[in-house]
Parts: sequence; structure tokens; C-alpha cells
Amino acid sequence: MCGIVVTVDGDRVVQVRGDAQHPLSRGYVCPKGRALGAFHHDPRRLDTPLRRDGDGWQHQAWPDAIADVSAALRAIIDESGADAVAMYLASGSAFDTNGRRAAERFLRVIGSSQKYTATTIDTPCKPLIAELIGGWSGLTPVWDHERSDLLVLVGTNPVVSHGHSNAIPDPVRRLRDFRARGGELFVIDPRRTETAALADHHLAIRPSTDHVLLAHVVRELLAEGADTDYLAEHGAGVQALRQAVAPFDRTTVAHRCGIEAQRIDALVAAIRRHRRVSALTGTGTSMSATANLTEWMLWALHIVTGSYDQPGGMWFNPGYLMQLDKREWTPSDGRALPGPASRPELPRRFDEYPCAGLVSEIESRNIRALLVVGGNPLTALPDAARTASALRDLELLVVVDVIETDTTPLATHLWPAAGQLERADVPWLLDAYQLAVASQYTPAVVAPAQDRIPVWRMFADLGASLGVSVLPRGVDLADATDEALIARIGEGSRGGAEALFEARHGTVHSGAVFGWVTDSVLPDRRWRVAPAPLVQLLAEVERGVESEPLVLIPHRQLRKMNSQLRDVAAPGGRVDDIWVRLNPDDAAHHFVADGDMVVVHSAHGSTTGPARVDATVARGAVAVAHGWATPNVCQLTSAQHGVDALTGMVQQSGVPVTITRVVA
Ligand SMILES: Nc1nc2c(c(=O)[nH]1)N[C@H]1C(S)=C(S)[C@@H](COP(=O)(O)OP(=O)(O)OC[C@H]3O[C@@H](n4cnc5c(=O)[nH]c(N)nc54)[C@H](O)[C@@H]3O)O[C@H]1N2
Ligand SMILES: Nc1nc2c(c(=O)[nH]1)N[C@H]1C(S)=C(S)[C@@H](COP(=O)(O)OP(=O)(O)OC[C@H]3O[C@@H](n4cnc5c(=O)[nH]c(N)nc54)[C@H](O)[C@@H]3O)O[C@H]1N2
Ligand SMILES: [Mo]
Repeated sequence: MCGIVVTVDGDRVVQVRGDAQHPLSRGYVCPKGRALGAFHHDPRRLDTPLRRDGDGWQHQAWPDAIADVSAALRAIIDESGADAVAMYLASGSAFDTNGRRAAERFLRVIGSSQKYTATTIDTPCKPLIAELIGGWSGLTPVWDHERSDLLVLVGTNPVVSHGHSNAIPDPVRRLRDFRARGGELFVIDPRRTETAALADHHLAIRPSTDHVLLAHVVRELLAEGADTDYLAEHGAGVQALRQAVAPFDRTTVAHRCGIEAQRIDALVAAIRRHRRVSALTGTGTSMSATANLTEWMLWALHIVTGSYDQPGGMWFNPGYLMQLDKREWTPSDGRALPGPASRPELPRRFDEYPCAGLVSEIESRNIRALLVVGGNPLTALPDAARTASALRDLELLVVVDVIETDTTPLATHLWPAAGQLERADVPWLLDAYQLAVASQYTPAVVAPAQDRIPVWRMFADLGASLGVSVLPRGVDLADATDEALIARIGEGSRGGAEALFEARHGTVHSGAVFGWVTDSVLPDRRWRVAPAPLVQLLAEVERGVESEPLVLIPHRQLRKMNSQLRDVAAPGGRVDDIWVRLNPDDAAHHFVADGDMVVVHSAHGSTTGPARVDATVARGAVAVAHGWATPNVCQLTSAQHGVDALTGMVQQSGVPVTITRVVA
């Protein structure tokens, strides 16, 4: 979603730099973008369809590859039904609009409900809370960066991640500019992060206690500083909210969160002073056992201060292409359907099953074929060892990727996808995450090398071979192109498809827009600030509070994207190192010195890596990035225990661990 300029010499990608004329990223590009050329030419890129043949691989021509997989799918569907075929769609597909849409449609038209996406190992609390409070799961609050003067970042580190559900290009300059024009920045994170280093205030919170802190803030604002007129007109359940947050007094909260009470007072005072607030959460909170409660309190904070759908706080981006503001809404009741057969207790929401159910579905043979589209399950799904053996047992494992990964050795079929530089694209799934109503069409800059083809074509061909139609009506398989499919998406959009194609540096339709959610989404124009399932959950959680001496917390790294690019650098750049980061006091307590090899144990497994004694990590926290084969934090997580009852989210933050030093 940043604009880039790619210089090519024939088929060679010579350079990738920021597009100075891009309206949102303004010439900025992060190390991941600069590494695109190196990634494109990596010798491990997948070039031709491969089929497992004993311990080796056999090359296939595309017609044979399609016929082969199609025959296997046909046999499985005839014998066990379409639900024996599952799909895992993950981050590599989130940035391939045509591929993602075709893959999802393929699964739908063959009649399978076995859809799994990275949402349930990332952030299902966000759509859940949006649905319970606002009536629709797709509401994404976006920072009103032009008007906001108080920004609170909770468990998100945009200087490294460039935002969680907000795309924040050029984060350092943007945050510096924000402060230069009088903006005040709070960062709440157990680690003194790169973003905290730019902030006015850093609250080094104890992991998984964010809901407690925010509940206190809401309580104090309800006493003084709330926008009472706004609440009277647009709030529902305010009294129940008041009751729910009543127990969270200053002394209790300071103690629970491990933050001095005066620092908490400063946050409350800042919100009273600025009156409105923009606050963003990220994976630090969404992956914790208290994710739903934190997200609830975050929404409550905005609503209590009249900061949602109003200037100076947060707006809701309807999307350039999605055009959510033009749809008709019927508020949902927020109830979930049962999970897959082997895990009926897991909630099915947002038209997918939680990833936590995938492994048992394979083990119980409910799933016999799995199509992995742009994902690397071995470093993403919980219970890595168990996941690996389940994947190995599948009759059919088709991995659609651009490069060899931890997962590809387990596949029965490897399908080489056209990469980011080899296809035309336009943002779709993340359309509404941007800081403006904006879009960008990007043409392919080089032709797909070797036998790589776009993912949409794989599924269109596979569908045709099974007798089902995958492409949208009006687009014929014989003459379909990337552009024809994008034109279909752009039809009827703001300015139409032509405007999209003509804007070479991307197009901004408008900045923040206000009011459409209040006018057409909110039931009775009111936010339901105290949904019953959350009130009940808060009471349950607070009855069972235990403080763990040491917990695992997640974090992202600058030069890689999850498991991608961990060993691919931009020219002249470097790659990230992987460390088990722990506070000097905790290190001393466990007799660990900087550089020692340590084993991190949880109740579900263990993993080994080098220790880094790091004073930026709060006591009691062990910070390890995911996306590595060793240490692999997915050895420490569980598909069975600690799975969130409302969303099926796997607990990946705040997992109790112990550390032992490896003795040679
Ligand atoms: N460079 C880079 N960018 C990325 C990615 C990448 O791998 N590399 N991944 C992309 C993806 S898939 C995603 S989902 C986004 C994620 O985007 P972010 O959510 O912004 O991800 P992080 O940078 O890991 O920031 C999470 C922060 O939460 C903190 N934290 C951990 N536990 C807690 C807690 O209990 N409470 C609080 N308050 N904080 C806590 C961590 O210390 C960390 O600083 O990033 C995306 N962008
Ligand atoms: N314990 C623990 N588990 C986690 C996390 C954590 O912090 N801790 N983070 C979670 C989060 S936020 C996420 S999003 C998931 C990520 O889970 P995944 O998305 O499964 O993991 P990635 O490593 O991002 O895998 C993306 C894959 O897409 C491929 N790819 C890249 N470009 C393309 C393309 O153009 N087309 C296709 N078809 N493939 C492409 C890459 O080569 C890579 O193999 O992991 C989650 N799991
Ligand atoms: Mo993610």
C-alpha cells in the first residue's frame, strides 16, 4: 500500500524505491519493499508446478497439474463430501486481490464450509467488538491523523509494523509531524519500543492487563470528562458500562498493571484536556487472553468521549472500492454458529472456522485435502509439532506460494504463483485500512518467469476442470486478464475503473469522512456500549486473576514480514536477528547471560534460541518474534488450551513460560 517505483533492465529488477508522488506514502518505502527485487530473484522461488514423488519432486506441466489435483479432489468429494476439502488463506493472499477472491469463490462454489484464514490467529477481537457494539463486524476505526491531537497506541508498534488495522506509511515522520503540531502521544507496551522512543509518555504495562487500565480510564471519564450530550444521544447501556468498570479504582489498577498511579492519572488528564482521543490497538493485545475485554474498553473509551465517527477522533473508512457507505445494513445479533465437527464448541464467525480447529479436523479425517494459499502454517498455526504431523498425513496438500517455505516440504503439490511484481493488483481486503479513501492500481512490472501463473487462473482452471465457474459473471476464462478482473471490481466505484487505471501514483478520493456509520449502520443511531457477553466475560476473568511470573509476548521485526524475508535483504541492507529477549532482572534470576542459548518452555511445548538481555523489555515479559523455524514460538502455543470462547482466537500473547539455560 506504499507507492514504489521499480527499475527494471529486461527481466531483472534493478532497484525498488519509494514513489515521491504517491499521495499517502510520499516517497517512503520500508526495508521489506526495498527487498522486493532480491525476493523476486531468490533462487528458492517456485518456478514450475511440482508433485511429490517419493522423497523427490516431479515437474508437471500446468494442464497435468490441474488434472491431477482435480481428479484427487473429485475422488475425495465424491467419497466424503465437499467439506473434506479445506482452505487456509493467509497473509500472502491478503495482498493478491484477484487470487484471494478466486480462491474464496472456488471453495464456496464447490460447496465447502472449511475456510480458515489468518484472522483467527491475528485479531478476531476487532470484528467481534465492532459487531457487538456497532452492529457490523466490518467496521474499522481509522485514526483521523489530520485533526487528532491525542494518540494512544496500545500493543501496537507502527514504527516497525506500519500499523495493525490501520496502514501507517512513513510512520516515523508521521508521528514526528503529529507531535510537532502539538499532538500528544502515549504508548502502552511492556517493551520500550521504537514507537515508544518517539512518544511523550510510555506506560510499560504488565502483559494482558490492558483491559484493566482502560476500564479504569473509562470509569474516570464517566465520572468527569465524558461527552455526556453525545452519550445521551448515541449511547445504549451506559449504566451497565458504569457498573462494569466501577471496581477498577486507581490503586488496584496501578498494582495490577505494574504502572505508577501518577502515570495513569496523566493519561486520564490528557484525555480530559484534549476531550477527544484516537486510540489504536494491535497484536500485543489482540493475541492475549483478555483481547475481547481490551477491545471493548477501547471502543467504550472512544464512545464515552464522543471520539468515534467524529472529527479529531476516529473515522470509519468505507473503502475506495468496498464503498461500505453505499450498502444496506441489517444489524447482526452477534451470535456465532458451531465450529467444525471435531470442535463444535469453537465459534464460527465471519463465515470461517477458527484456525484452532484445523489440526483436529485433519486428525479426525474430516479434512482430507488442504489448499494453502499464501500461508506458512508451520510458523503461524499453534501447536507446530502437531500441525506438522497432521499436514504430513493429508492425502492432498496443495501449497500455493511464491517461494520455498517451512511448509513446502510437506506438500503433495506445489503451485508457483506469480509474485507481486508479476501481476497487476489493487488493494481489496485492506481497502478500508488506509488513512484516506484511496486506492492504487499497480500494473505488472515484469512478466511471470518460467511457469508461474496468477493464483486466480489456478482456481479458475481447477474450477473449470471440476465443472464449476470461479470467475465473476461477465469475465470469460478464455480471455480473462488481471486487468479485466480489476475492472470488474472497479466498476461503479468512485470514479469507475478508468479513474483507477489512469491514476499512476494512486488516487485519493477524500480524506476522513464522518457520519455514515451513525446514519446507516448503528442500530437506532446508538452504540451498544455494554454488550451482555462482554459484561459476563469481564466478571469471569476478574474472578480468576492470577499473576504469572514470566509470560511470552509477541513482536514484529522491521525487515521481515511474518516468516517472509527473514533471510532476504534489500541490496546493501541486512536481515533481522532472532533473539529471546528478556529483562536484565529476569535474566539474572534465571542465571542467563547475553548470548546464552536458552530453552523457553510453556505448558504446550518448548523452543530454543539465543538470549538477549534487554532493558527495554519489562520485567516478567519474554519477547520473541514469530515467523522463525527456530526458535518457533508456535511450539509454545496451543490449539486446545486457552482458545478464546467467543472468537476461537489462539492465545499468543501472555502465554506463561519458564526459561532454562542450555548447559553445553
Ligand atoms: N516489519 C513488519 N511489519 C509487519 C509485520 C512483520 O512481520 N514485519 N507483520 C504484519 C502483520 S501480519 C501484522 S498482524 C501487523 C501487526 O502489527 P502490530 O500489532 O503493530 O505488531 P507489533 O509490531 O508486533 O506490535 C505489537 C506490540 O505489542 C506489544 N505487546 C505484547 N504483549 C502486550 C500486551 O499484553 N499489552 C500491550 N499493551 N502490548 C503488548 C509488543 O511488545 C509489541 O511492541 O504487522 C504487520 N506489519
Ligand atoms: N505464536 C504466534 N503465532 C502467530 C503470530 C504471532 O505473533 N505469534 N502472528 C500471527 C499473525 S498476525 C499472522 S498474520 C499469521 C501469519 O500467518 P501466515 O500468513 O500463514 O504466515 P506468513 O509467514 O505471512 O506466510 C505468508 C506466505 O505467503 C507467501 N507469499 C508471499 N507473496 C505471495 C503471493 O504473492 N502469492 C502467494 N500465493 N503467496 C505469497 C509467502 O512466501 C509465505 O509463505 O501468523 C500468526 N501466528
Ligand atoms: Mo497478522
